[in-house]
Amino acid sequence: MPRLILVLGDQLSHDIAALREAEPGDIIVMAEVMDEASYVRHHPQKIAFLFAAMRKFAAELRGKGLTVAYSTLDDPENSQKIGGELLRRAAEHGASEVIATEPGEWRLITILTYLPITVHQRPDDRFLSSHAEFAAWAEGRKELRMEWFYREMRRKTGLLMDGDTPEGGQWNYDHDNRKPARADLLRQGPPRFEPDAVTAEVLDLVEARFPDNFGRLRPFSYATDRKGALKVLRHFIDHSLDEFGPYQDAMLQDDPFLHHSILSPYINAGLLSPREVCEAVARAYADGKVRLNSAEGYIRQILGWREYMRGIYFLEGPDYTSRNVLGHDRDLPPLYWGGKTRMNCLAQAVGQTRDHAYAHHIQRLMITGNFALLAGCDPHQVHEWYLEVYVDAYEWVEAPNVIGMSQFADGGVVGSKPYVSSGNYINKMSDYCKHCSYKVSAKTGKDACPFNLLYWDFLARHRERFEGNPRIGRIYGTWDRMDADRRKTIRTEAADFLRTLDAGDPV
Ligand code: FAD
Ligand code: DLZ
Ligand code: SF4
Repeated sequence: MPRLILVLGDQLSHDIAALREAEPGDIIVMAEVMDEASYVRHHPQKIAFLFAAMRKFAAELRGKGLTVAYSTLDDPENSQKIGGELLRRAAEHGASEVIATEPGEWRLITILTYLPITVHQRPDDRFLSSHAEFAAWAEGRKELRMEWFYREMRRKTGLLMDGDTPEGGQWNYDHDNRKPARADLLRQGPPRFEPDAVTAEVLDLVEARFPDNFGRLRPFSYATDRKGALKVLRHFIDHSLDEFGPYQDAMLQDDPFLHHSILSPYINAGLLSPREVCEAVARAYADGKVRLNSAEGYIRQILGWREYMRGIYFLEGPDYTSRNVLGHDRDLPPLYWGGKTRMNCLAQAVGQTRDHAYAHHIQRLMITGNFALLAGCDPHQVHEWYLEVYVDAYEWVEAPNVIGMSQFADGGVVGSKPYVSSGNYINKMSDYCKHCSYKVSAKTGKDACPFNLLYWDFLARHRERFEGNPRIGRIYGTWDRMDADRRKTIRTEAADFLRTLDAGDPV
C-alpha cells in the first residue's frame, strides 16, 4: 500500500527526514492552500517566493523519479487545507499512512496530530540541536542565556574550534563589531533574479488572489530554487561577509541590505542548510578570505541565535504567542502598514519592508520593535505583523524574536532586559536622523524625537518591574536626577504623542 510523504512549503530540502524514507510507490504530497496562505495576511512576495520555490522543488523531485501529487492554489478540487489535501490524496491513492517532518508551528503540529489518518511526524533534523538536546541544556538553569548555549553548539559542531578552545582564543568578538555604517561605501547588495516562467505565473496568481495584502509584489527578485540560493550564499561570502561583523548593527538611509546576507528566506524554506552555510563561512575564514570577527559573528547568528530561538519556541509551548507580561494593549498604529509618518527611521524600515519583505535585524529590533514596545503596543498584534511582513517569517523563529527578544512579553525568558532605546542609539548607528523632521537632540518640545519622550515614559511606567534589573535598573538614577518639571513635561508630552497615535493621526 502506498504511503503519503508530506512536504510543507518550508521543508524544501532533498534530504529532509520524511523524504529520506520515501520508497518506490510512495506519493509525495505538496499543496498550495489558502489555510497556510492566509493564517496571517502574508506579504505578497512571501507567498510568491514560497509557491514558486515549492513548484520548482516538486519538479526536482519528479526529475529524480519520485511521484508528486501537487495541488496548485487554483485547482478546483483543492480543499485549501493541508489536512484536507492529505485526506484527499489518501483516498485517491488508497494510502492509510502519512510520513511528515515535524512542522515549525504548534498549529500545524496539532492539525497533523488529530487528522483521521495515521501521521508519523519525524524530527526536523535540519536543525543542529534537537528538542531533547535543548531541553537537556535548559534543564535546571535559572537563565537561558544564548551565549552559553552557543558555546555548547560550537563544541558540539567543532565550528571555529581549535580542539577544545575557540578559534582565536575568544568565543565572541563583538567588541570589534557594532560600527556605524559609512555612507561612502560601495555595497553590492544581494544578487537579483529575474522571474522565470514558473515565477512569473506565480506572481500573476498572487496578484490576483491577494490584492489587498500589505507589500509590493513587484519587482520580485528573490531566488526561488537551490541553485539560486547557492549563488546568493557565494555572493555573500565573496562580497559582504568580511565586513559583516563590523557593520552588522548599522543602518543607512536607502540601503536596505548593507552587508547582510539575505539568506534567511532560503535557510528557513530549506533551500540551504544551516550547517552548510556555517561551514562555508568557516572555510572562508580558514582560507584567509575574511576576518575572524566577521566569521564568528555570522556563525553565532545561525549556530547560536537561530537554534536558540527554535529551542525556546518548542520549550515554552503553544501559549507563547499570547504572553503579555507588561500588559500592553495599544493597537499597532497605521504607520506599520505604510501610513504617513514624520519619523524617518520608521518610514525607512517600514518602506523597505513594503518593497522587499525584508528588514535587517537592527531595524526589526531597534526601530519597529523598539517603537512598538515603547508605545505599549499589544504584543500579539506586533507578533502578527512580523509574521505577515517578512519573507523569512515562520512562527518558530519569529515568535521568540518578537514576543521574547523584542517585546519582553515573555517576562525575560529570551532577554535579560528589554531592548529599548532613545533616539540617541538610532542616531549613533544610522544616518536616519539627519533626514528627519524631528530633532534627535531635542528631549522635549514640539520637534523632540518621539523615541526620547517614549523611552523615559516607558521606563517610568514600568519602574516596579525594571528598577531592580541589574542590566537596566541604574538608569532610574538618571531619571531621578532630572528636574521634577522636566520629568513632568516628558510624561505629558509622551501622553500627548500617544493620544495622537491612538487617534490615527500621523505622527
Ligand atoms: P544576517 O544579518 O545576514 O544574519 C545571518 C543569519 O543569521 C540569518 O539569515 C538568520 O538565519 C540568522 N539569524 C540572525 N539573527 C537571528 C535571530 N535573532 N533569530 C534567528 N535567526 C537569526 N529571523 C527569521 O529568520 N525569521 C523571522 O521571522 C524573524 N523575525 C524577527 C523579528 C524580530 C523582532 C527580530 C529582532 C529579529 C527577527 N529575526 C527573524 C532575526 C533576524 O532579524 C533575521 O534572521 C535577519 O534579519 C535575516 O536577514 P539576513 O539573512 O540578511 O541576516
Ligand atoms: C507560509 C506558507 C504559505 C504562505 N503557504 C503555504 C502553502 O500553501 N503550503 C504549505 O505547505 N506551506 C505554506 N507555508 C508554510 C507553512 O505555513 C509552514 O510550513 C508552517 O508555518 C510551519 O512552519
Ligand atoms: Fe527616528 Fe527620532 Fe532619528 Fe527621527 S530623530 S529618525 S524619529 S530617532
